[in-house]
Amino acid sequence: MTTKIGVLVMSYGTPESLEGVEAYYTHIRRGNPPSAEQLKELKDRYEAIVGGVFPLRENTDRQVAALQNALNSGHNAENVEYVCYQGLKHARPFIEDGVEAMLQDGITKAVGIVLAPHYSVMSVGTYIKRAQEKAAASGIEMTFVESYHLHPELIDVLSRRVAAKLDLFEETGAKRGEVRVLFSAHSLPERILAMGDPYRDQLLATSEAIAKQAGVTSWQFTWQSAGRTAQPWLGPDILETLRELSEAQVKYVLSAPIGFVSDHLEVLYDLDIEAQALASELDLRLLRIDSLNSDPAYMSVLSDVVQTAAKELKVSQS
Ligand code: FEC
Repeated sequence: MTTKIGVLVMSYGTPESLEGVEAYYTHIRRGNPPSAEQLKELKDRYEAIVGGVFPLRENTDRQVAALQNALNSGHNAENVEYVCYQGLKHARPFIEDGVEAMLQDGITKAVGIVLAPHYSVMSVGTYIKRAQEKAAASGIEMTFVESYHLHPELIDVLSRRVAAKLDLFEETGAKRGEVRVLFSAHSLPERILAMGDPYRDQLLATSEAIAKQAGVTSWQFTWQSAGRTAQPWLGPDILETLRELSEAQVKYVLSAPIGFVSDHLEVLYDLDIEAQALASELDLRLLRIDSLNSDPAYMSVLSDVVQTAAKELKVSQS
């Protein structure tokens, strides 16, 4: 007998069109509509990235499909069929819609995972809370993957991406040791530190593990994409860090946004347009590692941690 296990694959979400940006931004701001100026600024950023499309939507769709394949392939398929459902934080299908779809399909046991490797109570924690509440109300038993920031295959694939770009620097005249590797992730309000949140330490642990495996000696961690609110956000921001590096006579920088797994606004605009423009102004050569998107190695990481979490569900495999 085959048992079906639902997998709620959660991601940030992105608008479906420029007309949808206002509703999306309002959702991010917990129901407070943005000012006309804030809305224009966000729309301008979306318009500036590849062809005005919303790459996160396609990337998430592909990741969800690829994960379902990975979970059900080869020896993984023994008496268990995994069915993946998408649940987005700020766009349709919302997290609650994903759980509802599982309920409609008669799923009674499920695993939840977020397409972000590092845990913060303000990021992954809020996805899990929403999914858990809806699952409890729907009578679905759910277990969650909280983080996978040190999974050996994740460290391996990211180290290979760092090494590939360091090779590219070398081919074009820079010595490996002259390149500063800048690991980065989405900033969060500083108050998470006083709450004992593991986010920063997990990001530093991932950075350190990649640097070790890729043989990188010159690296540091910096934040990016801080929200536009009055409260203090974790810093320094990548733009400030680039200025400091320029003053310190560094000429070559490799950006490694390890907190993100897809090409989307925060990578394609904040790094590839905004940080790149500053780098040119400062006469720095800035490259970025390729995003994981649906790389089979990343799918293998997700598949492994989902299957491990599924063991907690005590599924009968007779
Ligand atoms: O491509 C896209 O359409 C979506 C790109 C996108 C990703 C993303 C990931 C994270 N965020 C995190 C935290 C916050 C906090 C606030 C916040 C605000 C925004 C805004 C946009 C946006 N975020 Fe985001 N985030 C993405 C996009 N984010 C747009 C609103 C305009 C702005 O501030 O730039 C502040 C909310 C508030 O006002 O209270 C906090 C974290 C992540 C990484 C983990 C994850 O993926 O969940 C943390 C992708």
